[in-house]
Amino acid sequence: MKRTLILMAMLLSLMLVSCGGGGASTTINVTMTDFQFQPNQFTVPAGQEITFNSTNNGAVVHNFVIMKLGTTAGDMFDEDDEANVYWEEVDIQPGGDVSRTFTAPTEPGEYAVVCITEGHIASGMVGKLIVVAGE
Ligand SMILES: [Cu+2]
Repeated sequence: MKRTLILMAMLLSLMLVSCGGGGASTTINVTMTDFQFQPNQFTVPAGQEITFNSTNNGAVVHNFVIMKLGTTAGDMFDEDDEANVYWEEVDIQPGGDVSRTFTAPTEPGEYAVVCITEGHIASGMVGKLIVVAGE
């Protein structure tokens, strides 16, 4: 009986360890189409270096812009929104791919991700970066 309990406790702790990251990853792989991010939700650990890999399978230029916590770009990204950008990836040309690194925000929360090519937010090219406290 005692043996079974110990075994169960061990199994439980193993399960907790494997779920410990809460699905956070230091790599973002995103495919862009006209007009979506796939996937459109990313969970990363706070303050860590993130590897960002993107491929544009669409026919027009896309980009990947992370807004500061608590801000959005509204229906259209304009000059007023530039001060609220946390990280702006360069344009990704149709058929192109881009790899970069950036440091995840240190403050946990949900950050808006948008494609700032004109009209793309309105077309639904938005996503979410979920920052979770590390370790
Ligand atoms: Cu776009």
